[in-house]
Amino acid sequence: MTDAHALPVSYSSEVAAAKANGVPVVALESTIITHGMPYPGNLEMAQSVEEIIRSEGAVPATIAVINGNLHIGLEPSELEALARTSDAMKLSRADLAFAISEGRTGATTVAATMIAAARAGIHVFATGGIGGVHRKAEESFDISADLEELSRTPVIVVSAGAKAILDVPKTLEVLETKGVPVVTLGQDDFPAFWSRSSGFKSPLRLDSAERIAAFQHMRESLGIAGGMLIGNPVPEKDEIPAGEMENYIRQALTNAGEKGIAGKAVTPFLLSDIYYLTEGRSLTTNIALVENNARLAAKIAVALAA
Ligand code: PSU
Ligand code: MN
Repeated sequence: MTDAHALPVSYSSEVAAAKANGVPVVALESTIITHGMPYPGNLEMAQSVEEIIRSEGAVPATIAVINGNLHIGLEPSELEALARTSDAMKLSRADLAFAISEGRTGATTVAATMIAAARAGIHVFATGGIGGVHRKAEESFDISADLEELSRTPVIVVSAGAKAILDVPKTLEVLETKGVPVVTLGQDDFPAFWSRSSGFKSPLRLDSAERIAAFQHMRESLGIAGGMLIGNPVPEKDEIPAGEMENYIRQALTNAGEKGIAGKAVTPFLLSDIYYLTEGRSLTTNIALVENNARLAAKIAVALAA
């Protein structure tokens, strides 16, 4: 065994102050910025989401690796530079440490953001959609590392559900197998990202941030480790109904198959193809739902701290 090496980690000034003063912090991922949306919409989204978290009485910590440093919270200039970067790595559990040991720049997925958040003592994290079991996973074996991470790392992940580019029932099945609670806010159906309903029932339902915090406290009292997934339906005025999305999704999946897209390139390819197919409308919905998730995540962080 070699000696343990110190982790090069930098806290933003805002996050350092929040930690010192016991102000609740909400983690944010960065893959959504570098691989999920085009510039400048990605930067506008990232800034507005941070602002929403502040307006709810919490502090945002956008997480990324910049030149081998693990950043817990980005200064405004760092956030802007990341949003303009075109060659950042997409980092999950497998390669987060690699980017740090090799001095690289990379954006964190849900899995990698959870690892960094937990290490920094942050309990709540807002994103858009999680990775999951892809359609035809029985052939491709493509199941996101996000699911395994949810089972082991104690962070509450607030999402707008799972994109219909995934196989939603298989994704819910794997989460159940791994003992990950899936809670939908305010409705019985699990949401499908751009659409409020996936057509599949959510395993659990709660109607407020306070009840979600109470549930998490009870899990801790029982000594149950691991994360929790919250499904927060996109606001009605911003949704694209599931029937309409299905056509675009099928087309994007066909295009990915013809181009032989595989591995970690699959999700970014589908997201950008759907952006073109919907003539940018998917992006407007995507931004609205991340903002909605940031607001709920901040409320949960405040309720957990109360
Ligand atoms: N789903 C989305 N938007 C995203 C992602 C997923 O709707 O930006 C990103 C997230 O960072 C997620 C990652 O953790 O893709 C999952 O990638 P993979 O399927 O390769 O694990
Ligand atoms: Mn994958």
